[in-house]
Amino acid sequence: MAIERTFSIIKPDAVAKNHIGAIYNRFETAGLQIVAAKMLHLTKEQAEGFYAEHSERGFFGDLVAFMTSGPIMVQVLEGENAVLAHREILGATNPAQAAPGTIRADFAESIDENAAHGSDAVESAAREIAYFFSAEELCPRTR
Ligand code: IDP
Repeated sequence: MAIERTFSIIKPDAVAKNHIGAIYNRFETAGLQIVAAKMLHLTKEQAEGFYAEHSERGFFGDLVAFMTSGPIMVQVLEGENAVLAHREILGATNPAQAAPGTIRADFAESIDENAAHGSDAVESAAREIAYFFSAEELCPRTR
């Protein structure tokens, strides 16, 4: 088992509905430690940059509008196989297809507003963490 870091966003819909604590509880129950966290209200430029790989997709404009519609929480999660462990508790992109008991099944309304983000690979996690956090902001456990 490898100790990994992954990147998480609690998106504007879930923050607006006061689900931050409930979602943090899912992370900790799954054995993932929150080693960095902050609240942000993304600019259009920040959201476009974060989702640049989707810039040619038809939903890109709606995605950027949604991600800038209110504050978000961004987190770095650390633990054994953290990337996959986080994706498993997150559930499928479309909450209608997300397994029962997953974050998206329980807190998301639609594929457009799907409550949370999780990195899909160790490489993308490193890029996404660096997009929002400096090395000094990461606080791995010392006890
Ligand atoms: P992921 O968030 O599960 O990794 P991605 O395919 O990377 O899924 O898509 C990024 C985000 O773009 C999704 O979380 C969702 O908010 C949005 N998205 C993806 N596909 C669609 C779609 O077909 N319609 C509307 N929004 C979409």
